[in-house]
Amino acid sequence: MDAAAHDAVAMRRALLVARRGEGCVEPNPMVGAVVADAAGRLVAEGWHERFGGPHAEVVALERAGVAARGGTLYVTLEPCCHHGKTPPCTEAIRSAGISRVVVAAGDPFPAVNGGGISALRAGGINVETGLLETEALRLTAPFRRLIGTGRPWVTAKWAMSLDGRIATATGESQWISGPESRALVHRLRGRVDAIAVGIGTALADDPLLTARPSGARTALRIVFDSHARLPPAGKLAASARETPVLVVVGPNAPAARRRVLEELGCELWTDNAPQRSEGLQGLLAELGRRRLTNLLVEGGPTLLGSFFDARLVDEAWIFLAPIIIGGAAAPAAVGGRGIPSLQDLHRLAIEEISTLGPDLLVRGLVETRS
Ligand code: AOF
Ligand code: ZN
Repeated sequence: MDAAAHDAVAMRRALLVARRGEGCVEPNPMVGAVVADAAGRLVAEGWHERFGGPHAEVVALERAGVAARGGTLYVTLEPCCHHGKTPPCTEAIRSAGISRVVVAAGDPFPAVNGGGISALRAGGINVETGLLETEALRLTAPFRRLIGTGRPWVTAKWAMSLDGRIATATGESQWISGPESRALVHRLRGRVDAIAVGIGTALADDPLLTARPSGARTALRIVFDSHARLPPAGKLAASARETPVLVVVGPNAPAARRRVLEELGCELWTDNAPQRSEGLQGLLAELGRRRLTNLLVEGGPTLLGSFFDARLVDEAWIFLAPIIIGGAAAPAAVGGRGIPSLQDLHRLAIEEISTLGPDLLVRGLVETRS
């Protein structure tokens, strides 16, 4: 194997182990690191395991011990050079005696932002950047969205029939997708910071919106409910003291109904924006201020339509059940205004197509032209 191929193998490994921190490290990025000794043998690996815990490089270097002297460190993110919750990784790298650092992508965090690479170079370490950069940028896309825009990464999820319906014309919707798909949704719920539904879905399905079994984190449950119609005896409101619920109401929501929900432990957030898209942006900015990195939008069609109309969806998970429902009155997955012309379409850059029991999962990044 030539040197470049060897470097790529090590960085692929670092990218792979980084993923193990998913759901545990946010709002920090997932980061992975691999150490090769002076002879090029891969001797240790590490990843950022949890928010507030040691950084990937430090974990890998500690595991490598003296084998790191004169060796190479492969890391998926530019090493930090600031005192955060832990001391700077650049210092740990220097004191471990590493002579070469290969970095996949820069760290946009203001306290780092190129400073880590210059600090290493100033210390006489040979630094190379950009190996598997596309993969590393994708790995940290939600972190970058939050740092760059102050908004969380938005993942839309829905299950539908082959003819694009999420329910029958009479409103029956349980279940479109199979148990394997639903189990995956629970795993997804267990690693995001917030899960949103519209009031239509809350009334029709009375969902609990928790991850079962529970995951790495407990998501804030958000209901878009302009008129504060969320039933006090429903599962969401009734469990608000155990698992937080945020109800997004409009300025005309009746005070009495707001009060009942507040007394049950729901937090109310008033959206005063005249336009739906402004309201969504305002809420996303609020979630960003709370350092929430990943928002999962579960439906129904009205809420999904609003998010697509506002061009705020970053990623989509579409569960396709091998069934056909038909019926002109059977609801489609994405409502809202839709696009006025095919020139404005949303396109899915597909990252995965897999089978889950009887269903297909189509997952990818939403590319929007405007
Ligand atoms: C690294 N290696 O493994 C990670 C880095 O103070 P903290 O621990 O919360 O970290 C804050 C910042 O450090 C975070 O926003 C990001 O810029 C960087 N994360 N850096 O060298 C790592 N997780
Ligand atoms: Zn660090």
